[in-house]
Amino acid sequence: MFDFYQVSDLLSPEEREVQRAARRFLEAEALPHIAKWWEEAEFPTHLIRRFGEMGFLGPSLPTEYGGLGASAATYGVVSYELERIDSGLRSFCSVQSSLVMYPIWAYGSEEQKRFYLPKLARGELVGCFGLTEADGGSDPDSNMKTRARRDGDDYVLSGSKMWITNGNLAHIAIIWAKDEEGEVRGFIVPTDSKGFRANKIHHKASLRASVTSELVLEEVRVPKSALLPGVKGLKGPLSCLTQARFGIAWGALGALEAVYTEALEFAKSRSTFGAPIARRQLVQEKLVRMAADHTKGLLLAWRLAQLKDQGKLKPAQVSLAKRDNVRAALNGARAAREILGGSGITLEYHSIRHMLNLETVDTYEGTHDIHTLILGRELTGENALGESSKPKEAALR
Ligand code: TGC
Ligand code: FAD
Repeated sequence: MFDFYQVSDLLSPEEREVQRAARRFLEAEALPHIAKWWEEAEFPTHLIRRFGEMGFLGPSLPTEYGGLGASAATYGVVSYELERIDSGLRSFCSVQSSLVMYPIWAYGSEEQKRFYLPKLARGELVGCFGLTEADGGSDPDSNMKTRARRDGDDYVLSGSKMWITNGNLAHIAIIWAKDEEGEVRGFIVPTDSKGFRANKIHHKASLRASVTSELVLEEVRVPKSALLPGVKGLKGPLSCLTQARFGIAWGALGALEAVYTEALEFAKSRSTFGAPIARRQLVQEKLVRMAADHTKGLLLAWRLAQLKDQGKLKPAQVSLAKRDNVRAALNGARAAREILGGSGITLEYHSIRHMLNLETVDTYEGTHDIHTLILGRELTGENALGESSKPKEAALR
């Protein structure tokens, strides 16, 4: 890994080995084909079981449920390596690990855990996470129209979800819906249930090597055993987002490494006015900014992993790292594209693909501006999100 401050020395030998193995595997199996998959808007489904074999799916979960019992940094370096190839690959694994396996592990019954987690870890089952609805994903509470009505021993779910990663690949969907008391509850919904439909979203100009869908639930009947019994309220889905945002904070740096190294190599080999463009101050300034942002972001991500393993992680700390690392990667990808000149607009190089992907990454899992407002609320105790959002105690006054 590009590692200006030797952060690798802070990783354990096991974490370094996982990263090396992930890089070898992805360079052999994904890198040579990724531009074609992206151009053809194809997700490489043949890799799902391989991801399972490599331990990319739910690595932090205990071994008894199919995980590796691995550290937070292990999940971090796996996310880094996946996103160094493409944000769509990291997205697949983020959703499976943090948004499907995590809620089942944290809030599921013992029976749900034993039934689903090992199959999800092996990639035999694929899951998706339905929180966002069409009217405004930043405010999932006020905008949640999906309802769960109790009917005897069943629940009946009605509503729709928008922008759902893996929607058309999934065997199960974690659906967040409001019950008759207005509480947000989570359900494990088999996607072959009567009344469940996934409509693939086409014509995306970003995250093309990833499946994104609308989910429609028309009176979908599930037994009460499909309810995640361990959580009520918005903190259920938001706590899953904390896990996924942690992975994104690492993953974005993988994309930043990819565009930085591509731009550096190009700058050394491209000559204008009698010398390589790498000798020009304007080009060097862009490369230095990328390297500095990567270095600071990696220190942030590493410290976050420590806090996570120690059980001290605060959601606002994850917001800061997701916000800043993703925006740094997006800015770096734009700068790399610029250094590549005209070549930078083709898929023969990776920078524009990363740049377009990172527009999504900057938006999903809480937009850049929403994380600014989460942090603003944490720092000042004043809530600038809006009237329906609660005030928060100031953390750092
Ligand atoms: P708020 O009052 O702040 O919180 C409600 C309850 O939740 C708790 N909480 C959290 N718990 C754990 N982790 C977090 N990150 C948490 N944030 C809040 C909070 O303590 C409270 O608990 P309690 O016990 O007091 O009830 O609620 P709010 O309505 O004011 O929320 C505001 C805000 C902005 C924080 C929240 O709505 C938000 O995060 N919005 C952004 C939504 C978002 O990120 N959506 C992502 C959808 S999934 C996705 O994009 C997947 S892409 C995956 C891929 O392809 O990689
Ligand atoms: P909106 O919430 O409507 O926001 C529009 C704009 O208004 C943004 O710029 C936002 O920052 C700004 N804004 C909103 N509120 C405020 C405010 N209070 N103050 C200032 N500015 C504000 N969701 C899932 O549940 N599961 C998934 O698997 C999933 N995968 C996704 C995959 C892709 C490719 C994409 C694009 C999205 C995915 N999402 C998923 C949804 C994603 O989380 C939402 O797009 C995101 O949360 C933003 O919601 P929105 O698009 O409705 O924008």
